Amino acid sequence: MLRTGFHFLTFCALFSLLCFSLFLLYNKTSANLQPATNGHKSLFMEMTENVTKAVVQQMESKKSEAKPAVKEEKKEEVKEPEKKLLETCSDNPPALVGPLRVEFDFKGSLEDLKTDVGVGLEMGGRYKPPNCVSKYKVAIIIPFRNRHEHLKHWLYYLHPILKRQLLDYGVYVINQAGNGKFNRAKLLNVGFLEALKQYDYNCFVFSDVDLVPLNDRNLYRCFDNPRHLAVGMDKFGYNLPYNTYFGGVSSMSKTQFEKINGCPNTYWGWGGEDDDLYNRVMNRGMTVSRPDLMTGRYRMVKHDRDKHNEPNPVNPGKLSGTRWTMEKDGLNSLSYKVVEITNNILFSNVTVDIEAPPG
Ligand SMILES: [Mn+2]
Repeated sequence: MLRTGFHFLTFCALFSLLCFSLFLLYNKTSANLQPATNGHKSLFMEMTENVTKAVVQQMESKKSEAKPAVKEEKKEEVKEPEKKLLETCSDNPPALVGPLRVEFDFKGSLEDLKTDVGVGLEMGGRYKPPNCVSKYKVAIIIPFRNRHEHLKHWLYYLHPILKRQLLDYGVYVINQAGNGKFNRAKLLNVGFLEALKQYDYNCFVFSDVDLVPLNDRNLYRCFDNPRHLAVGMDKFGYNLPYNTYFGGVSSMSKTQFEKINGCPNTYWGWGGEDDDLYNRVMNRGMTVSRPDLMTGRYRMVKHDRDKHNEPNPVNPGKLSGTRWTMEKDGLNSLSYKVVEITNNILFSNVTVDIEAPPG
């Protein structure tokens, strides 16, 4: 009985000592805002600190009900300033290697890929650099239908590159439901809106599923003007097919994309939608930025033309009217229905009904 009483008294004494030390420490923190402290004072502070440490250690060695809460609070106090100390990621990420070998020889399954390149990713193919804060919150939008083999190659090569580029990114595969005519540009609009529902993205990279860059210095981020990334595709002899080409892979900031009312929704089937996009950019007084021809090299997975995506003879004729059509055809006229969203570690799959005419 006497023993228990004694223990209780010791505990009370230690606890009040702790409170007192915390009070002193608090005063010290406020005092630190003033310039120099003299030697005596800092010695005293050191002593109080040591006493506090000793008390905390003693208390931790004893069992106590109130302790876990105190402990947790302390943890948070330490963690927050650490986060704030993370610097902005460099615009020239140090881990980039330049030219890459791309062979499209990955033969494994999607499950194999998850273990190969899923390291450090979060569900939905999300990634944030662990040691710095990226200025670029990038949603990669991939218009898609029945190209699972190509998607595997894309994921296999792109995830490591995007990580090295120190981007805060997520991968969105926008999968057109049904067998109607394909509409790449409308899927890009859907991707833009659906990604923004998930995260506060400020930059969008629109990429075909079969295009892999041959140089990791081709940055998948946004610039002062809309950017065309796929300037030197192998199928065009590593050159632009024509000067105003804007197809394959491009990037636009959220503001730039909104400025042009997004993509047209009315280009069904193959062709023209990328030229319309180029016209939109020009009509809003912007230019197109590009990497040089060596940095902008790409390899495309070889493939036959897709079913339900025949060249549409109507499309080229529409291009002369972009200046007028862009006001009413775009983000402000977009209508679609999300059929299903499924996330895995490598990407977010958004299956969508875009009201396609029969293909
Ligand atoms: Mn292709």
